[in-house]
Amino acid sequence: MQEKKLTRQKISFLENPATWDDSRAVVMGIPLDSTSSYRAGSRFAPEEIRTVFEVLEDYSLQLKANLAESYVYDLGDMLIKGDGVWQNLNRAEKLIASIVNQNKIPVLIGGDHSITYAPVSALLSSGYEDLVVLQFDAHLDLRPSYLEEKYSHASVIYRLLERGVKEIYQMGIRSATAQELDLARAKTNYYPHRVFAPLKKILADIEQKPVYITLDIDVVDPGFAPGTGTPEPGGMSSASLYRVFNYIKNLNIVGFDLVEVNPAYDHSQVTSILAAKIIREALIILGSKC
Ligand SMILES: [Mn+2]
Repeated sequence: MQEKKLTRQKISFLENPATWDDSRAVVMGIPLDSTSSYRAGSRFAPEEIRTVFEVLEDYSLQLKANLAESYVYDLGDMLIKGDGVWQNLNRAEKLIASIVNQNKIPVLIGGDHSITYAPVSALLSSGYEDLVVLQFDAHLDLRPSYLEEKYSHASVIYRLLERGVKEIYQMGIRSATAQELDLARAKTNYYPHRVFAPLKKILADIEQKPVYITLDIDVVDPGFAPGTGTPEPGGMSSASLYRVFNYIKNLNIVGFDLVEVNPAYDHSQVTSILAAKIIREALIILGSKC
């Protein structure tokens, strides 16, 4: 398979992996963290999240379903080359397009938040012009560029607007510049500090549309998730984040990512274990055949 040449299989955390042909959800790591502006290290997240997976049960009490009964394939981690952020994003986009074009749902593990451009662009090019982006994040990520990098983690939502995403919901936001706020007011739906109230309100509006979910782990308070690139105090608890899946499980989710987990700054693997639990919930939801 073409994809194999561009990815590196590390450890697989799936007890009963589906074959590529049978799979409904395909998980892939994108260990790209070269735009991390404060502290780098999220490139180690895909491997660490796979490693800590063994602490979890396959069964989700919340979803009342078993990961082993989902159709999930682990593609391994994309090879990151030294030729630049854009070049790596471009290769990621092609890989993800090949997943999407075979009617499979990409589940991506970052890397920093810059990686989200690749799947969203791939989905837009693959017939999902009306894609809705649902972002859970402490930051708006709406800077035109950051530290002279257009494809920075701090600019990813700006790039998505530029790429043509028309409907973006930004939840849990608690940090922004004045310019970012102006842009959010004009171009996105943003909800400072809140998650559940806006989520309940918008579910009916977006249930008929394809939805991409991008989850920056820094939406969670650093007390619960210290291992992240740009920690921002005052966030939600890990229990609250876990409950989000009960609200989104019936949406038409066509792609999902979890970004900004940074094992280098984690303690007792708490952030990675939370991340693994989030990935498990996503894979259970997205890997079940409809
Ligand atoms: Mn972010």
